[in-house]
Amino acid sequence: MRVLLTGFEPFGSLDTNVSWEVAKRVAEMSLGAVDLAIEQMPVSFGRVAEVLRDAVGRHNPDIILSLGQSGSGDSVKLERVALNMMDSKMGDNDGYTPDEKPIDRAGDAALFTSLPIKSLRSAIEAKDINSVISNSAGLYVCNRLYYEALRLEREKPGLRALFIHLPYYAGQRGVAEDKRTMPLTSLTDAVITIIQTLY
Ligand code: PCA
Repeated sequence: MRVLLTGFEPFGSLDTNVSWEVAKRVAEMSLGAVDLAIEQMPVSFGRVAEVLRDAVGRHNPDIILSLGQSGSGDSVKLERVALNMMDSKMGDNDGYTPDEKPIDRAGDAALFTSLPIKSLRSAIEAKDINSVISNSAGLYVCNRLYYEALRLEREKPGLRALFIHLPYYAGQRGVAEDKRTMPLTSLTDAVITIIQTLY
């Protein structure tokens, strides 16, 4: 099984992104017969789709597992759906601030993953790692990436995609003290568990 694991570059006021820290750690683990590639994605509405497509072209994965950082909550969020909309006041790393812009005027309003997210969640919970199923990945760049990954799922038979939002990790530089966090080891373990459950 070939897995393309993606994480994002830092954005906003932080100089690290939990998603990339976790991707790097998963890549250091031995995952048996799983052929794993990791790629960093830009926090750019305009560039992220092309960067993902290029990575899929090079690695030809069976699974795209995409990770992103979510500042709210203290659980691993398995995202069910990507919406055909972009909206951000803060702007992306290119300074683009879309105001309720469709990703694709002719595209589906929403795309759903075909992966079994309920059983994946149970597998994570069995390891005592907090996890929820989320019905919105937001309208920022993570959702833009997920929409593209799910379009690829429809274009390429055999390819399936899942997006996972991770909370800040304990000790992450620059994160306010009142923010909830999880240990980096638990977040890494959650992603490994998902890969092993899919295999
Ligand atoms: N989180 C952002 C984009 C990059 C990331 O790690 C999001 O939730 O859209």
